[in-house]
Amino acid sequence: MLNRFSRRTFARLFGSAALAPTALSTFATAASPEATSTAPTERHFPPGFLWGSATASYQVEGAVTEDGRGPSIWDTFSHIPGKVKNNDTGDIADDHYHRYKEDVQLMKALGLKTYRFSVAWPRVFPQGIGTPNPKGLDFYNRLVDELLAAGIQPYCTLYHWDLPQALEDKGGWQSRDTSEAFAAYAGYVAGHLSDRVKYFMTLNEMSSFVGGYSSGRHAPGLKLAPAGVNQVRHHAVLAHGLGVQAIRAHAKPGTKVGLAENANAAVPIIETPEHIAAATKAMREINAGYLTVIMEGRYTDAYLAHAGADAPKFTDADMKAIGTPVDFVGMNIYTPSFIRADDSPAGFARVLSPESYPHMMSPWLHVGPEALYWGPKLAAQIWNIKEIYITENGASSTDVLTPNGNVYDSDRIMYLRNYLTQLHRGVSEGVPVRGYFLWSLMDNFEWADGYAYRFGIHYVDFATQKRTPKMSAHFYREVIARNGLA
Ligand code: PNW
Repeated sequence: MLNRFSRRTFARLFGSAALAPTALSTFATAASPEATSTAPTERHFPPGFLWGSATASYQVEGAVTEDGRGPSIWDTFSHIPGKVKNNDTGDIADDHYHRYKEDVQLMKALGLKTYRFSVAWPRVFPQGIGTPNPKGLDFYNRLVDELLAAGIQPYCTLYHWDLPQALEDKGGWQSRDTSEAFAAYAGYVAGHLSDRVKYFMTLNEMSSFVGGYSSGRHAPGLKLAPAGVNQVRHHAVLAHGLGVQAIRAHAKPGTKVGLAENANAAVPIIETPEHIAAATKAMREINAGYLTVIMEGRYTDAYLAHAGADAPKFTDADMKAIGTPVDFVGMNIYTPSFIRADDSPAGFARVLSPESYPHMMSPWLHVGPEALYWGPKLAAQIWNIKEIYITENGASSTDVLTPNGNVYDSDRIMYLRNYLTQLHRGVSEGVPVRGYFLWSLMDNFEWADGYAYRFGIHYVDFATQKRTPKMSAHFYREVIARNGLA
């Protein structure tokens, strides 16, 4: 027997005539004489599961001097020779600023239910604070309207690393003023977009942009001592908390606020009770500076003990702001952090991967689909989270556009299928993941790796700006149409 849900899906895919008893029995007989079950074999996601894709302003927009946009730290950084592979910059990127209508059509053709974009702070406040630039906000008004007209729900990230250079000149994330400035900007944008945008994320991947002040691999390219880095990290989580409050103060009722963090996904090395318990402990501690402090409103004892004299300086009011409850949690999950039980006081240890561990084109992108099961499952359990989104997941690959106009990115498809299988495992057990945003809609400026590494499911020829769906786009379209995996 087909259940109600699968009947509906079946009818959508094959037309309701196919549901007539004769059609079904003919189908079963033709497929296999022994087969008596006519239930589709697909693994479905719950009805209404939000299938999406994601991009970020500096990685796709281009038009960096247009309509009054101020410079960001990534404009400055990418123009310093040697900072980005091949000295690539985001000056043009995908020219999405001019081609957003075409790009929304790509989304529509995929059947996307939702799209996650980010607002470029220096478009809206060219100096970071002060007088807003109406033309900057206008672009996002047009984009949101275009998405809604295509039946695609917009999810808006307020900070995806393009800090106004004017603020960096005054200390950037080393200064508490930047946290306050972020809140003012976030409240302003939410006040203007929340009549149409229902979901806002404050900051994208704090741990990644804080790296711009420690490893120097990202903008602004600083290498501070530990005390300085810890203070930058504190200002990032504080900006998040103050941002949540400012968005709530300015947005329309019913607006939901969260974040998009690349939480380390603890994965038990073997699925036995002792290793699962160790992974649960690890999930809190290895995310102590970000997700844990946001969800709990305090730094863990182990975090402060480890920082010692270099611990961040903070007030009780800071901690209260940081712990402001969120409506949902976005998790960017690409790689696993394997954990085993051990006898140390912490009760867990990381299992380091050998050189031979499989990775995608980006060397850091270790393939571990289990991360998409254990990451959200442990987070939901530890912090009692009711609404989770996978705000990013995807893969870089050695994409080649063949003369017949195809990109056979079978490795990306295998990556996606395996990760989605693990996501399905969690969702079917009741892990509250409500949606999934594939990174990325199209190839784009991959930060310090420039255009050398491609993450898109659409191939972009950066000389002509032509977009071509890769095989992975066809795969994803099918997943969305079936709301499940074959
Ligand atoms: C994320 N790591 O960055 C960002 O949010 C995107 O802007 C980016 O394009 C995408 O993932 C792909 O890199 C990450 O080293 C950068 O583990 C580095 C790591 C993870 C995510």
